[in-house]
Amino acid sequence: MSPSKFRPAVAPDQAFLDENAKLLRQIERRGLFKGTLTLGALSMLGGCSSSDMPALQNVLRAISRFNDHVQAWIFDPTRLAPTYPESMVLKPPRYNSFYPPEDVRPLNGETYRLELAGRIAEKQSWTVPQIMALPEQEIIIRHICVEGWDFIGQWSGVSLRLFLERVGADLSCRYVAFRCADGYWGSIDMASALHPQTLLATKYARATIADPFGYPLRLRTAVKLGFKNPKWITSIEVTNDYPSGYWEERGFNWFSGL
Ligand SMILES: Nc1nc2c(c(=O)[nH]1)N[C@H]1C(S)=C(S)[C@@H](COP(=O)(O)O)O[C@H]1N2
Ligand SMILES: [Mo]
Repeated sequence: MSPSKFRPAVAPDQAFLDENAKLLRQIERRGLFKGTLTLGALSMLGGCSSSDMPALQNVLRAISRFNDHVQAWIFDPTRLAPTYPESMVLKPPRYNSFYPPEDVRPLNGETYRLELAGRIAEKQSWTVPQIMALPEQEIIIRHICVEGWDFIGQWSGVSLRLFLERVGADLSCRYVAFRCADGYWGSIDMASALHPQTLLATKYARATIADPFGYPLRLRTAVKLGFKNPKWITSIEVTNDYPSGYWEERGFNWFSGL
């Protein structure tokens, strides 16, 4: 390598931090990361390498877009996120997971069971037909992934609040935790779980949700970033013990929402 091409590892990092100081400050203020914001944490958030500056900038822009997006309604007394006309719905939705779409292992709807655990009175498991028979709510909301993209999606399913009430969950608990068929896991605070725009989604654009997007059951909430919306949910637990999550263990802020 010629000397002119050689740059010590820290140089681009510092340049990047200087160049994006405003975005970084904004993100730090909203507490999207625990501890000090590092390029390592940012790159893990966005699934890119910490030397890939354009990719990192995308991550920053996505987080910033989420901040701007929520800023508009954060002071609204009803605290409902913006919703959109059906004409804006992306079909099919955009895929993301911690592995490529070819590696998605579809679940069998006939043998599928949703298990319940923790502070829930009625812990019988649920079959797909039982879940589909629950009252349905539809939301058309924006999904924002920290990788730097977003889309408008049309999701329907039972309100998580209604479901938790139905199974006798202790709504004074702090957390609702989810386990997924692909080994992914995550959790949200009870206030977000009870938010009127938080669903256990079974449908996208009024049709049964397709395999890559979480068939038969996934979370869709308007009050969290994309990674807080587990797909292929196999168990729901209500607990006071901090449950963390797949990305939280890799440096993401647990709250990542409003
Ligand atoms: N089970 C599971 N759920 C998951 C993920 C995952 O890898 N596995 N990825 C998360 C991330 S980072 C995003 S952005 C959304 C993507 O959902 P989509 O494929 O419907 O766009 O799913 C979230 N839920
Ligand atoms: Mo994501």
